[in-house]
Amino acid sequence: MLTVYSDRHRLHHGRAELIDGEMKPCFEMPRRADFILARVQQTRLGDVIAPTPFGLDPLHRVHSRDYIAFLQRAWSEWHALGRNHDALPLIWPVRGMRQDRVPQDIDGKLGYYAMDAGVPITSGTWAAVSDAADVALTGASHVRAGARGVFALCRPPGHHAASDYMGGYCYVNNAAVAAQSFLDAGARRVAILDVDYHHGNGTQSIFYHRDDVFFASLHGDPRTEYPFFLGHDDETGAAAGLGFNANFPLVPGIDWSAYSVALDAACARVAAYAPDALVVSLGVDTFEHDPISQFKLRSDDYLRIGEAIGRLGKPTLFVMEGGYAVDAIGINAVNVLSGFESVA
Ligand code: OKP
Ligand code: ZN
Repeated sequence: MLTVYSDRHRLHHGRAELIDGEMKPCFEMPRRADFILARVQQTRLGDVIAPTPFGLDPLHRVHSRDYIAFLQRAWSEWHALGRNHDALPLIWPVRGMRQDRVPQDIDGKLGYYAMDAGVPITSGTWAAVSDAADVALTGASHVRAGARGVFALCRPPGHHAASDYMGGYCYVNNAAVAAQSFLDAGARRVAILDVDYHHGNGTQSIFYHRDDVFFASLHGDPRTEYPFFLGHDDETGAAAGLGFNANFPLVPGIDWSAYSVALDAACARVAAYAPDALVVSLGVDTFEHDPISQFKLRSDDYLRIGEAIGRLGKPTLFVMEGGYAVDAIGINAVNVLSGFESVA
């Protein structure tokens, strides 16, 4: 399987995140992608290529222009004030406050364009984020050219980012950008299967009113798990998109026996949609030793996830999302890809 990867992910390295009331080193760190790449090479999964630049147009297809402009300029606006630590939001327009006036001050803008504080912006964040989108777009172009499966080794992840906000380590929604690129190249229907531990709220919201992208997500139940405010099973789409969104919220502590039942149900929904292409938001933070998650999947279970996806028989783009047990992240992610290839 072809892997697309850019070294420039390392330009994004947040210093700290607020967790349990303390500033701690970011779980979303460069070593994550380094370990996945090392495993790709160690297992001889296939060639590794650099992305080609696609520019801003594909980003503007799923994100607002003002949001993308904000991402590009945020660090320089922050740094111009003499601030050298990571830019972080600290105020949000909640119920009853104005959403129709974008503040001029960078502190106001950061809150306006963020859902939480888990999105440090550094001097290199935009370079890494735009390269991650190019990684996904390059992967999609190879799927269009006939590859059965391609691995877009994106970092930072993207599935919490919506059309005009960042959140949960995510800035640009790489999976959504890739899915839209399939449609723009002539696909009629694209399915996105999100197996990250956290609900892909950004992806869901981008496509919620549309019937040309079907979104299915397995994740920790938002009643007790981040992102808390989206991801329930009664979110089935709206307007033209009604019936084209499927959430499978799962209780903490489940292992393969319960997870596989939901995975089979989600895959059946994907098959029924009969997509021309499949995008997999590949998070491996469902792992038993993940430091921020509550499922109990084991490394071998990821082979089974890949086999289930492979049995769908669709041209498939895997887009890397979460996974924070860094020592095992390469084994787990590449197991999914190997499982997929084993049912070719
Ligand atoms: C990004 B992705 C845990 C706090 C969680 C944000 C998690 C973002 C996950 N106590 N903070 O979906 O892997
Ligand atoms: Zn996650």
